[in-house]
Amino acid sequence: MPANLTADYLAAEQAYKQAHTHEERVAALEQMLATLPKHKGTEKIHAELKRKLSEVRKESQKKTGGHITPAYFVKREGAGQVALIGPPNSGKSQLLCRLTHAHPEVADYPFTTRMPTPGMMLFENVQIQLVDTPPMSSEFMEPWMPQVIRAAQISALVVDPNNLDVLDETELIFHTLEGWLLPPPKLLVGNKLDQDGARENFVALQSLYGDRFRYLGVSAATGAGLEAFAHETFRCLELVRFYSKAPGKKPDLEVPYVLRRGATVQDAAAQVHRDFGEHLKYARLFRRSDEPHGLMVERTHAVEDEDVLEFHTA
Ligand SMILES: Nc1nc2c(ncn2[C@@H]2O[C@H](COP(=O)(O)OP(=O)(O)OP(=O)(O)O)[C@@H](O)[C@H]2O)c(=O)[nH]1
Ligand SMILES: [Mg+2]
Repeated sequence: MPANLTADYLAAEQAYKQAHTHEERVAALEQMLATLPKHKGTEKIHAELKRKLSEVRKESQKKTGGHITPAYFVKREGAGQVALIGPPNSGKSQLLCRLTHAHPEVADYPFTTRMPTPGMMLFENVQIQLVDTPPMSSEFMEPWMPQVIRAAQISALVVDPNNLDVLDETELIFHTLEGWLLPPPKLLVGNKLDQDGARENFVALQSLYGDRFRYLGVSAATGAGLEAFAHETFRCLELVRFYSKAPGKKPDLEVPYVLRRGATVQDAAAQVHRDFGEHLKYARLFRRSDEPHGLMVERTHAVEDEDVLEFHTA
């Protein structure tokens, strides 16, 4: 693997590994081709990508549905999609700005954001998609908010603990989600902790809600707590990363495959290659710890984060 693959290329490769539909695969492969550095060392990869692309294009032409997607719909990319929800002015857009390359409008008045805006956040080597959303308040809520929240795997509620109405705002959002039969947010984010008293107010909020959520104090303005935010969202998504390796070769540790926690070696094999999925006999497990290397594991073995797997077929 040449060392000079760009971050854009690696992001596209991750999107490819995570793709669920033919269209997603085509889009990711096109992106990989567009971002692949062009020199002698990448000729093979280039040819391989072109071959895959024409294969997937053929597949996708076989079964195109032809339905219209609404404008608020955000196509999933990366390992997981997280909706940033919250009351007006809590700093959702500022958070997206700091954590991704997206440029949503940030302003000191409420109801700035009118449409969902996606951005890709990097946690270690995992791309997580954040979706900034319009505010939820008693004054107004976009009628399609439930669809946007439902489309994401989880939501993170962003509040400003110094706002005098923070409790009413938070309660309103919980009740609204309940009414829509949506799961509560996994993560409660106290933003603007750079402001005087915000930390204390956030602690008070935490003691009120107890262990209903995971909590994270951040400042989207200064960047404090944002690394922890990325880690915490990865945990809340309940994902495991794995890498595949060929016998006698080193694994490619740059771009992981990602599965739901609880997935098995059989699921992992199927994700890497259809042949592995269909003919898997066993796998050898390598970990980056001091456990014995190359341990034989059965198909039903649960994959753990950062496993390296070598698939053996019958
Ligand atoms: N002091 C401080 N101000 C912040 C922080 N994050 C955001 N702000 C400010 O808060 C205001 C609102 O930020 P936005 O990101 O637009 O808030 P929002 O939640 O997207 O607002 P809506 O789109 O209206 O829902 C802006 O003036 C930001 O500069 C922070 O961490 N600290
Ligand atoms: Mg906004």
